[in-house]
Amino acid sequence: MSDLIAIIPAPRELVRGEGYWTSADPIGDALRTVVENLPDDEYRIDVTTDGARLSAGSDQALRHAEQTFAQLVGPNGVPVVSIADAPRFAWRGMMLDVARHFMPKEFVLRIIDALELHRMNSLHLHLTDDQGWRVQIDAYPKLTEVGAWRPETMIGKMSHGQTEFEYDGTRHGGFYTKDDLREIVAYAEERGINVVPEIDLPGHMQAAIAAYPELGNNPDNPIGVRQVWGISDDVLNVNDATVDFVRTVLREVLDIFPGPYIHLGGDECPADQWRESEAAQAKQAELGLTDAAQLQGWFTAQVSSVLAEDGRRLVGWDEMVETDCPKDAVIMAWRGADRGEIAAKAGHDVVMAPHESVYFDYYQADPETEPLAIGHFTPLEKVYDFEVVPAGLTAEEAARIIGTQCQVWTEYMEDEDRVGYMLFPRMSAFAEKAWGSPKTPFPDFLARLQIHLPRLTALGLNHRPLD
Ligand code: TNX
Repeated sequence: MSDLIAIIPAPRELVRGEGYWTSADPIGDALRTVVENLPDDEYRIDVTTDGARLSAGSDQALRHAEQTFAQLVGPNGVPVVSIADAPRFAWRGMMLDVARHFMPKEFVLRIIDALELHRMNSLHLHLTDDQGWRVQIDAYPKLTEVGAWRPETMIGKMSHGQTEFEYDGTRHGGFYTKDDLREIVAYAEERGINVVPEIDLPGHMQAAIAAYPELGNNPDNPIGVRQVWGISDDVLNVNDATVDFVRTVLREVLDIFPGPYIHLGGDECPADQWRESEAAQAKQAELGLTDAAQLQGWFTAQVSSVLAEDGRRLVGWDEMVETDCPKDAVIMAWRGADRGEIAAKAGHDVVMAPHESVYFDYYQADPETEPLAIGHFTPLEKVYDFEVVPAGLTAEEAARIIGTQCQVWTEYMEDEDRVGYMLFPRMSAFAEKAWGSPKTPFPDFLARLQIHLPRLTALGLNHRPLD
């Protein structure tokens, strides 16, 4: 029987002693205390042959202690250990794209269980995109009546410049009611996890434009919810009425999600339609802007004032740094680690989400033998080798790297099993980076992972098997 201690993410310090504490109910019998003199984020676990004590600097740290302790309990009892542990990063996140493929509420709850298991603390829900709008908004019911559904979806892998498509003939969609989302938020909060909603704008808005054509740049040529992947040219127009529309939507979003961070996307927004639109050109001239692309910064500033008024903080993808965005915006660096460097040097707090290391829609093994994915290659070991803080930052700049986040974009993941397959075990390796676990040789990590994977299965989650 394995005697290996398999805690994932591994704690900072663990000293093993002789023997085991054997108790019929170790979880019930362990002593727990929240101690004033410990730092807020720190916990300790002391196990002797006579018993176990969990002490922590806060309720949140005590939750972490509980997770670690549960992973210590093995078939021989609880090994004698002393553990001292605290996370390296404040933001330990995972992003789930529920727009490209809708995922049932129950599955989102299971993902929250997995985040808790990995002592992660942030769930970013990508709630809107060209292919679907997933959040109930009372003021604009068509966002979900129309925007949450697409009659069919393209089949196969989309290639660059592709114009001819085959479709599956199957209607796809769904959305979360406000009650669903409040339940998700409450469930997450009980587990120390903050939910960050994303309303992606002013690009990636085709589903909203399908529902309300007046939001688009060509309202006389109505469009449907997008049925292929890739980047849409159909972006929001920059009319004052559209700014008001978005503000109203955001006020409802703020009412559902009480957390400090609200994500307003900002990625991949082509300015072509603004160049061709008389109204956008007039707005550009009125604002004295030299290029239509600058309208994005103006638009984001107009709508994000709603966040500031309510004491919330704007989060955006790294394109936002190139628009004239507020200095206190948190930037998610996705186009590469260098984008995180640029954002940190510009004075932003940064969450590292570089696609080459932590996009879990990428292949994790030979595409010949794997289910269809978007491309690239990010095997488990590459995730395990990920260095969160980019080289080339001063200590002061490095302190602006507040954490890291892994991303699951679901263009090529039609259901929960496929998401589980792509997410795990890569998220387990990621969690060690987010937590700041001491790096051990990869085979040692794999040995721990062998014991860890059944914990995911026990939560009802699928994972890719180890090679
Ligand atoms: C880029 S990352 C996107 C997403 C896609 C993803 C696919 C980002 C902010 N935008 O819309 O789903 O690539 O890997």
